[in-house]
Amino acid sequence: MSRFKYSVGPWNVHEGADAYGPATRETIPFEEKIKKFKEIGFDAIQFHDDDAVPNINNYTEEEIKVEAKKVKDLLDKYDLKAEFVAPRLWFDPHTTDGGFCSNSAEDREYAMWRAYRSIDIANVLGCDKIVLWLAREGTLCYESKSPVEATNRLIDAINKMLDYDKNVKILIETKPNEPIDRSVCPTMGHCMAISAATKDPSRVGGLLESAHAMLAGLDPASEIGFASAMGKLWGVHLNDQNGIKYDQDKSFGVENLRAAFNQIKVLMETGFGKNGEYIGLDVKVMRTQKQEGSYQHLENSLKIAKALEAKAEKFDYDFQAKCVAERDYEKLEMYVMELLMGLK
Ligand code: XLS
Ligand code: MG
Repeated sequence: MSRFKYSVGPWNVHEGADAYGPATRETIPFEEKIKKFKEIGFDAIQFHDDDAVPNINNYTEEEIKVEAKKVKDLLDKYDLKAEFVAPRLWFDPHTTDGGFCSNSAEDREYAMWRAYRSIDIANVLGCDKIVLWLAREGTLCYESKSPVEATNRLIDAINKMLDYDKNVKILIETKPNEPIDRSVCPTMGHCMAISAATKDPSRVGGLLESAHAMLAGLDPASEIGFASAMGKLWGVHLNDQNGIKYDQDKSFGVENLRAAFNQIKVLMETGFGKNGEYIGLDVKVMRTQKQEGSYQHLENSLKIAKALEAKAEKFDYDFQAKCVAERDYEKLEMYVMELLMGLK
């Protein structure tokens, strides 16, 4: 029995299109996806605003709540919770130059409209977390935006969300680049600084995605540990990544098992989940998979996460303390390798 509860987003089962090729699989309807998520063992669903209310621009504020209620009923039907809602500020023409930090005042206003609607949807779905994956907040051309102004605009936008709803919590999902080049909030350190600069730091924290940390050349377990030390790790997106290149969203642990082990280990050591947090998996099935393999990456990631939890349970802290006392880190490292290879 896992100590953690797990969550997943509908975008994690997708059609296989990438920047250089068309779809390779059929679209699976939302209800079919969540039914399957439940069967696989997930407890909660992560949403973009328009995952919950497709074509969101076509509805009034009241109509959006009515549409969201239909999704809430579906979640109830399958005994699933909503973990968070994230405004998707990257597909709409108004977000071509970014959302909260766009150079266009009209487009910044549109971004706020999406942020407020995300909060409304979260309220209907029964969750209090808003995730900001700041896809296009940054620059493609350095001279096009002032980093000072962009940072202040982001802080202002978060302040407005905090004002709009007194219970909502804002989680910044940090990422250093892609699709933008120079991101406004690339790491957990930046996230903590932004949090501290808002009007209510107690309601602004972080969501750490493994692949995003690796894209910044950082170790995900250390990013998790840092945010936890600040009391601000309120979400994770576990996945994997082969080096510093495009965002791969690979199944958890398939590239670097030791790094994956250390992420699970630090989550266990810090009591992640005690306040109702979920371990989110943000993994994508390979483009080459056939339709019937659409969920395999999720099953594999869950299996690997749970197996690593069992390994972390076995971790011999007395032996570790002995190695530390002797300053014999070679011995400690080999112990970890033997544990992971099943030799312990
Ligand atoms: C993309 C992000 C995205 C968020 C949700 O890199 O990980 O999937 O998790 O907006
Ligand atoms: Mg993510």
